[in-house]
Amino acid sequence: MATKKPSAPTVVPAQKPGQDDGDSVVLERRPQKTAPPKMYQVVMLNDDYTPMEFVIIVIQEFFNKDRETATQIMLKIHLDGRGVCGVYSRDMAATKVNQVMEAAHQAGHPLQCVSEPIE
Ligand code: TYC
Repeated sequence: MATKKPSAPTVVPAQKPGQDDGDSVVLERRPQKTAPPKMYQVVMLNDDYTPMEFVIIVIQEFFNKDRETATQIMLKIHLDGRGVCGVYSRDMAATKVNQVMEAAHQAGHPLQCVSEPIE
């Protein structure tokens, strides 16, 4: 009975022969580390019509500020045209913007609020 000679194991060359068969060092690119989640600031914009008291209450209610802090933020917006009410994850910032816009709309005020990524 003829015995079949065991065939040599198939070897897949790591590189084309002759291309890099010296002492060269191969550096592998490691996958990037996961970036920290981007944070978003909720910015309120000034207008000529929304009452100051309404803005103070909105900042207290939706951004968990005490009256003193809410008043300072409102005055900064009034004087500078815009001001940061808080910093959140993207989803939470979007929720805050929606809450403020909905409350302003319900009350008939043109108050505007946006979220923007920081850094
Ligand atoms: N400028 C408004 C006024 O004089 C007050 C105001 C403050 C409006 C902040 C909007 O985001 C705002 N009544």
